[in-house]
Amino acid sequence: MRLSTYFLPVMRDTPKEAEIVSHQLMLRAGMIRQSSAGIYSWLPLGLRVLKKIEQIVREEQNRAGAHEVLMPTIQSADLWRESGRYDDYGAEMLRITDRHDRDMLYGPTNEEQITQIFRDGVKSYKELPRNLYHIQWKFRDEVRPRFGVMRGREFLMKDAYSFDISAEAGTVSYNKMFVAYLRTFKRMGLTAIPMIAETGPIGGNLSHEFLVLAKTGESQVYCHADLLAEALPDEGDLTDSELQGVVDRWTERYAATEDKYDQAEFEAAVPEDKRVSARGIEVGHIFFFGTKYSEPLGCKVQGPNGEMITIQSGSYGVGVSRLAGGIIEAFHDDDGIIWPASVAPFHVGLINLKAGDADCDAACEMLDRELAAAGIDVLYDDRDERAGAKFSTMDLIGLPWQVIVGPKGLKSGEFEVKNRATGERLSLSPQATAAHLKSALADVL
Ligand code: 5CA
Repeated sequence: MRLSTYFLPVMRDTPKEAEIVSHQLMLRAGMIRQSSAGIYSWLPLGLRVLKKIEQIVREEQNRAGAHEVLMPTIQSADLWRESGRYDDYGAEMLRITDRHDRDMLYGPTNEEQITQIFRDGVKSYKELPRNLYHIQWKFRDEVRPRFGVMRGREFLMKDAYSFDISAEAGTVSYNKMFVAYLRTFKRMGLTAIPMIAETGPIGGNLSHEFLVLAKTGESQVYCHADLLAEALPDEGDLTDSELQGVVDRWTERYAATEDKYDQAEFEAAVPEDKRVSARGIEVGHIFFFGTKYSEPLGCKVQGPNGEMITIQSGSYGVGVSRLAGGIIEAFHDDDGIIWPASVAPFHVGLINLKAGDADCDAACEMLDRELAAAGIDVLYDDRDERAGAKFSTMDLIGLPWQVIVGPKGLKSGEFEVKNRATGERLSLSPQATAAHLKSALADVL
């Protein structure tokens, strides 16, 4: 992508309305613009990140055996009256009336809708278990939308819903999502710690929030330090008992958000030198609520002896748009964002220090073509701009690698390759540059 034709409205100064670093950097790097309180437009650079996050979430959901669907944003109030949540949900729900005076709402979540779809489509226990998910915009009229996309009113969520014949089978589905979440956040470079949590308006009695530790997190959390270094299970399918083993390993040590925290319990469970008390960002939340929705909505299947059995369900959310901010909170420095390669909007920023110079242009274009052929996304700064402005823009938008091409280096046949995270710089021939980047990025191509 040539920067001269791209839409990247970067800002030099820190916008006053933004309180935390991710919000400031998302505005400054031209990723998002506010439309109204808690509602944002995603500009080209931001949208690329959002799509990368979404794709990692999708791949891990698919790997865990869930099937993707897409439900609408606007739902009928009648369905929510059936479950009893229409009145319970309160002021956070955006209620709408259509031209025929029918009550509608902008979905804050989709338990009712998916239960209806499932109820009408599945008749026998033989068709269980199933897990359906979608990645869709939600609306919650938060009292205090803040921190940019971290607490928006409109936000992108992955929500999955499991359907099982028994509570025991439901636990297996819950465990599958639990492990899928560990893998999902790990692929984004994050250490997300599962913590026992309140279930709030979703309901149920088994629930974990996944929190990334960050100074600006909204939640106060308490956990055992060893959880920060806990290893993930190997790739590949796990048996039901292996799954339970992983969940046990992650849940046997103390980890709780402020809602569930108990000081005496914490101190009894964790030796003093292992007590972590920190702020955290909730990037995912999973719930097992049994028959909370299937019962009122009559979601039943025929069992092996012809009897009707009420389905056992759970729901599993990931804050896809929140993650864009959460990842920046975890990875930035004074100069800007430092994207993990798996979610970076482009892998490489190619800086032409003398755009218009035939040799520099030719060298850049050749590298751009070669990297593109290897599946590497390059943002090529071919603008006629000062070197300083080019460097600071590249540092601000945080692409993992920069390649700097100028007349001086070219004379000795060398490009400068900079690692954004470490600041390390190498002088390499054009061939060695391409080889270096291909090997450094091999994991994410
Ligand atoms: N139906 C369930 C799970 S599918 C549910 O709605 N859970 S939730 O309320 O916990 O939301 C799931 C995830 O969405 C949260 O973990 C959080 O990462 C994200 N989220 C929730 N509210 C917001 C918000 N206002 N702005 C951005 N992300 C949010």
